Amino acid sequence: MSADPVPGGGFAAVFGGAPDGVWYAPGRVNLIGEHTDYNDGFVLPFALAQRTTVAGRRLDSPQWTVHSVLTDETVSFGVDELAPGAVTGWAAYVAGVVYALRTDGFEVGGAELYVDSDVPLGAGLSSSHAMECAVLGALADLSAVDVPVARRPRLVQRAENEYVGAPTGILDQSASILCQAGHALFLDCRDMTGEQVPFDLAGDGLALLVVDTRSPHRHSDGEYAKRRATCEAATATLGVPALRDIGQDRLDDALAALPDDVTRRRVRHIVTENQRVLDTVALLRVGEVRAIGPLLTASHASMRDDYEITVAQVDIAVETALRAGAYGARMTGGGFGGCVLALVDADAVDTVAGAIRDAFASNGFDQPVAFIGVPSQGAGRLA
Ligand code: GAF
Repeated sequence: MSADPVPGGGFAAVFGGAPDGVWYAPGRVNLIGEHTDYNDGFVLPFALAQRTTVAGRRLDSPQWTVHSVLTDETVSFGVDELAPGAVTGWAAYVAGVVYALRTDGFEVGGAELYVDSDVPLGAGLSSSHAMECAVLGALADLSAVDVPVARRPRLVQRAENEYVGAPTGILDQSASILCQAGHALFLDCRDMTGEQVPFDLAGDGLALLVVDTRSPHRHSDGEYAKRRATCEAATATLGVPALRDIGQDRLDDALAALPDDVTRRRVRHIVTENQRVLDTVALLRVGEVRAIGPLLTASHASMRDDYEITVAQVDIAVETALRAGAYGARMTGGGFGGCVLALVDADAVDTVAGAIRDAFASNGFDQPVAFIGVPSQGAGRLA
């Protein structure tokens, strides 16, 4: 959790003097559309109020010094360390952003950066993307380099894919940069066109409960890469540009052409999940928020049974939320642990959260941490 009551307030103690500015980028919750992004499909995230802040000061030499409040560490790197793999650990995400900007022709200069965050770590809420997106905003402004907003998600993706070496898609950084308060972002990950879909829960007497199940992300990196590889192989077998090009109407034919049961189930998840995103958006456009509940729950079942990315804690949290009266519930994010979201009446938040706590206690799981997810504003400058 953030140490500074004033964002960037600890800058002086580390670097001396005042920062030139303070930037932020939020974590995200994906309402629906999981693992569809790298299949050119549809996603529907919203930005959280929890965010990473970066207080920054420009340096005249090409040197970057970054202090993380969360780890209480300061890391420095120069131009020679901008080769992928040279900086490791949390600072790799910062070096990766500098690398992506400079190799794309955005000549950002050196900086001192003071990074703080209240995005829960390791909970599948995109804490690393929040840091990357905030750092990108800071570096661009500090160097007065115009980095168009529309290009920023791909730059952050390059930082992740090429520098950090994580084979992630475009969902998280797009959410952190492009989301607007009171809305979910309906994003077509093929052409990056987006629609801000009104998602005013409080106005409807609803709340989106987010439950960090605090379950370990065991094998998550290797399993994520395996899911991607299976999708790519299926794409080649089916002779389509991407699994997004298989609509529900062609699903049976596609499944019949695939070689094994695991591949069929992976493809069925992607195809049905894309349709669930479209159905969810159609309901939200006409203000039928409660009606999206069954789509959320169906998404969870598909992730559990077909994509096989859930763990006991998230399955039990979802089942318990539904039994306690949630309209719908599902795991959100890459999987193998992390957070569950539950759409509930605002006055049922405590009941549902309490039921999940009880279920975790009786199963001998670590206690979960629950909070209300408020659709908030994407990345920007604070000061
Ligand atoms: C992770 C990845 F970073 C995203 O790109 C996306 O694939 C997500 O898992 C699953 O929807 O958050």
